[in-house]
Amino acid sequence: MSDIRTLGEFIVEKQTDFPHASGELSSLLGSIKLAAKIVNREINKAGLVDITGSVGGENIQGEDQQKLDVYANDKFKAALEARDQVCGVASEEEDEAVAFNKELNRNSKYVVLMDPLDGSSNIDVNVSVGTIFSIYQRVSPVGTPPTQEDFLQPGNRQVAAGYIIYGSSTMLVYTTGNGMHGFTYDPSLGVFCLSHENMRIPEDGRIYSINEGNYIRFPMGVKKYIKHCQEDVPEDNRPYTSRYIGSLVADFHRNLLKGGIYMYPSTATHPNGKLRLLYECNPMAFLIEQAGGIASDGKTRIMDLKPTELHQRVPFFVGSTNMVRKVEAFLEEYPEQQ
Ligand code: AHM
Ligand code: MG
Repeated sequence: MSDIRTLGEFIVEKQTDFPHASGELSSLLGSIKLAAKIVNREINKAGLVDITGSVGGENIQGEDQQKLDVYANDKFKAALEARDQVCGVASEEEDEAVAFNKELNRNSKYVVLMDPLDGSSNIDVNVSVGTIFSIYQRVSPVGTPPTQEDFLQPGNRQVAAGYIIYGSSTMLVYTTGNGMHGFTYDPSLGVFCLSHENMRIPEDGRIYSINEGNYIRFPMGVKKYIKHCQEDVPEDNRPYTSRYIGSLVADFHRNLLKGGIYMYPSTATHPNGKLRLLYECNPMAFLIEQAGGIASDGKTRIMDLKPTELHQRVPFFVGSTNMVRKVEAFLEEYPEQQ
């Protein structure tokens, strides 16, 4: 019992480890923790909604049923606004960045970018989904509404990032730039308990994760890399194993623990891939680097890309260092688009 460290305790304990320590970031992470618990509760009863709700789309309390990604967006936004540490958020669910108008919010120095419910197509089939978040200090003056520049900062300026995985258990994983730490939710106590301190990804892995259905549309370098993964070379642990859930957070989490690579490359029909730089790739890139891995667009470090648009997409290769380097080498050797 005395060994249990809760997320709240851990954040306070580590507060002095990062240069921005003032208690505000701790409080901000506390809002994320709270929203995560609320969303977790809702996700866990996803299958029950149709049973307990009435036919007209209302639940048993007479409230409109909302899609879970809209629900998650509302809960995270509300939690972030309530504690006054954030002046605005950008979200996959919002066309434009949202400025919080209360004076206390305007006087705060952080912006949050998030994908409130990533992989939401997996909810209907009871497969893991996640929330991804990224936190920056604003560049516009405190006391004014946040500007576009606050949200379009490169990933290397993140002060914190993390994800929540709603899986066979629910976990919150985060970094403030001093390692990556994971906390497992104990629903009986209602707290996240430290379960994975200083997570590290193996330098080499043998899991590759990609939507192979798009193979024909991949760049030649990616096709060659996939074939490399499938070659029979026992002394190099090949063939590798293929695992793809279709939930970035879940695929990332598994590969982090076991060693592997997740790829969402450009395709002939989607030249920038599918994943969004600001609230999917950058936070995952910050986390993986803290765990000893790397994240790349095939050429450039993800966190060094200069964003130009809120919902900008980017090819994404993330995971064990040697695996990401290998696919980069193939992309350089075979620059053909198909
Ligand atoms: P979403 O934000 O609309 O849920 O899309 C992101 C998701 C990722 O979680 C996942 O890795 C990917 O899309 C799967 O895409 P695909 O079905 O094209 O393989
Ligand atoms: Mg998403």
